[in-house]
Amino acid sequence: MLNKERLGRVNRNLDQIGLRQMIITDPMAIFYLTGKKLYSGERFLGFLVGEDTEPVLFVNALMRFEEDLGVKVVYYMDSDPLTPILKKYVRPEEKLGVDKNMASHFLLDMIDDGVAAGYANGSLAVDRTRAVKDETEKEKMRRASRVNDLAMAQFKDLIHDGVTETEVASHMLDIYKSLGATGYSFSPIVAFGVNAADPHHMPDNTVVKEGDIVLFDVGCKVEDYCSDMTRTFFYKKEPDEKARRVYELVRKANDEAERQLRPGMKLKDIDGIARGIITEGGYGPDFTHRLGHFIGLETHEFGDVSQANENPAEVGNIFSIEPGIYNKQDAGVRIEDLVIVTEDGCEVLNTYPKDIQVIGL
Ligand SMILES: [Mn+2]
Repeated sequence: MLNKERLGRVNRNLDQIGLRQMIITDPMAIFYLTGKKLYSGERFLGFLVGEDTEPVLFVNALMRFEEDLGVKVVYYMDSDPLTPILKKYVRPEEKLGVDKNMASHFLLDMIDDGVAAGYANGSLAVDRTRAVKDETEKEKMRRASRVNDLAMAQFKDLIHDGVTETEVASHMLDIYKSLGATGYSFSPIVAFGVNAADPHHMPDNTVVKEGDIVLFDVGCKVEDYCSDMTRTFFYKKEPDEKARRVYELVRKANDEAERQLRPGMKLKDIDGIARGIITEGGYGPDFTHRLGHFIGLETHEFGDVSQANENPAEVGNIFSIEPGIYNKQDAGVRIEDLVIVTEDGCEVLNTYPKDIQVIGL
């Protein structure tokens, strides 16, 4: 069903960037607004929106559906040329916002056939809307992270002598499903030993050994919303002095960023809190990525917590806080939580403990 509140926000955000009409083609954005999952493949799927614009959904007849979404649906056949159909609804004297993900051949046809007076990337309006989660979304994000917390407790118990990263990963989907998730939000990272010093290591046939670091960066989907959390454990042995120091630095960077975060703060300054701690500890060059990314229906959404982002954190933003140190000699450690920005700080969605934990004992 059309979510009028979300559409209203998209239209207001469009207006702010000087657009009164836009065709959204990203299927996830269309799902966000209409509650309907439509997979268009190479065919055109579009949702015309804007202030003073009657919303119209353009769908290939192949994907015909019965339910009433509360919006006008225009079906077309594979044999129908697209632009004459769009011309019936798009105001030709006005500029048209187009989706950053729209295939360029559709846009080129629109330009050739004079569908609108001009074209501009309108996706910022949708992205800004999606970056501020409403209460329904927050609740689903909480549930997804709760499942992730429960799953982490089971994942660490999969580690035993002789097991490989791939074997551990092969059990994860079943665990998620048994806890009520529908699937992964991204392919899980399981990294033993020095592999933890590669931030995007993919599970391979590495066998765990005593004294190894065991890093899990994992997430699932619950009611279409994504979770994402990282914890780093030590297998059968307390970390040595260097690894302990690396761990405590990352832990402090994570804790302090979450503790000091306030709405209105520039996102780059939140990154700066964590980066400052790691840099002061002497590992600045080993923190090789941004502090976090926005998340919701997709694991990586528009918006990030990086040194380059001048935008302020807004109440309702949900993003990750995931500092890491990747040092092949000393240790590879990342600790990641998701947070919701609130009026007076943030709500941390992950409750799985962050103290140094020796597993496999
Ligand atoms: Mn993440």
